[in-house]
Order: sequence, then structure tokens, then C-alpha cells
Amino acid sequence: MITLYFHPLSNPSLYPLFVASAAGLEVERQSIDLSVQEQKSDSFLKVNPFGRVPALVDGDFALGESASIARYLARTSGGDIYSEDIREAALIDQWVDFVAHHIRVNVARINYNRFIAPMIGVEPDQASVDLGIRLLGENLPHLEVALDHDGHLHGERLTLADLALVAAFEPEKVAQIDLSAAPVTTAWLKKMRQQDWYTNVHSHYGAELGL
Ligand SMILES: N[C@@H](CCC(=O)N[C@@H](CS)C(=O)NCC(=O)O)C(=O)O
Repeated sequence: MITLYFHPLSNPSLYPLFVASAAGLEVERQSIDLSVQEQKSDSFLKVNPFGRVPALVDGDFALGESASIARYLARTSGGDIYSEDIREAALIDQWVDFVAHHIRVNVARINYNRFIAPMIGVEPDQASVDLGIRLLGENLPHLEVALDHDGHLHGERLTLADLALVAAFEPEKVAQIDLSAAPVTTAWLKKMRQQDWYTNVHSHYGAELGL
């Protein structure tokens, strides 16, 4: 049985959880308490020396980094959320990387300062929020075009790219992210959050903590 170490408010953690769910892979979920630095404990560092969630253990094999874990799960399942074709896999990777570097990081800037920082008693950094809003705004049009085409970031089926994007936007509401300039993406997210692979993980972001 594969074990996935996660934190319910960690959107990188939610990406492989969505992948496992969409791929029909049964995984054991093991929550790590970031509030007490459990991710830096000796036992967890043996699983992931980076001291971060998510992490995966499959028998004697351990892995960190959400994108690597997601690909491992997709390849293990053998389903069609990834591809064995080198070029098609590269096109899916391209979107996964775009989401990580241009969407998730900016959602994280806004989320950290508006939602996490007040929760943990850290002074919010408004300049970081402003940067996140500006860079997200610059990149949303790419999503609008891609999702308007056929409802998926790549091709005509659900892939890692879509699952990465849904995970990236998970803190959308708690971080009060304004997506009014992206109606296609907004409608798409609503549809994705009604799919079984999503509701089998949770009903909404933070549900595990009663948010
Ligand atoms: N690049 C990593 C980022 C993982 C990450 O930053 N995880 C955060 C939670 S969202 C974490 O574990 N933070 C605790 C720490 O850095 O001590 C990935 O995609 O897996």
C-alpha cells in the first residue's frame, strides 16, 4: 500500500491526492502536523529529507516533491492521466510546469499573506500579495484560452495538468482571490470540484479542518 504524507491546507499535497483518486489508486493518507514542525522530525526527514509535504512511501521507496510524486502515481496506475508517448508526456509536463511556476506560486503568495500569516501570527507582506495578484493576472489569459478550447489544459481528457491546476487554485476562496477576469477558468474549477476524483478527496479546501 502506498502512503501519502500530506497536510490538508497544503495545495502541493492535494495535487498527488487528486492524482491518486483520479487514477483509482488506493493510498493511505497520513496527515503531518506542520504547526508542530512534524515535517522536520527525524522520522519524517527519513521519508523526505527536504522536510516538506507531500511525500510518498511505497514499500522501500520514498519520494518528495509533488510533481514527481504525481508522475510516479500516474505511471504506477498505468491509466491515461499521463502518457507513455514522449511528446505527449512533454506537453502535459509543460502545463504542469506552467501551473507550478506561474499559477501556484502566485496563489501561494496571496494565500500565505492573507490566510496563513494571520493564522500563525506572522505580519502579512502586502508587497508579496500585490506581486502575486499582478503575476496571476498576467497568466490567467493563458488558462482562459486553453480551457475554452476543449475543457482540458491538454488534449480532450483529464490529465496531470488539470489536476495540478485544480490543486493550485484550492485556496482560492480563503485567500479571496478575484477570478472575475477569468470566467472560463472559474466555471471550469466549479465543474472539476464536482467530479468524483475531487469529492473522494474532500468536499472543499479545508474541510478536513472544519473550515
Ligand atoms: N516544491 C514542493 C513544495 C512543498 C512545500 O512547500 N510544502 C509546504 C506546505 S505547502 C511545507 O511542507 N512547508 C513546511 C516547511 O517548509 O517547513 C512540492 O511541490 O512538493
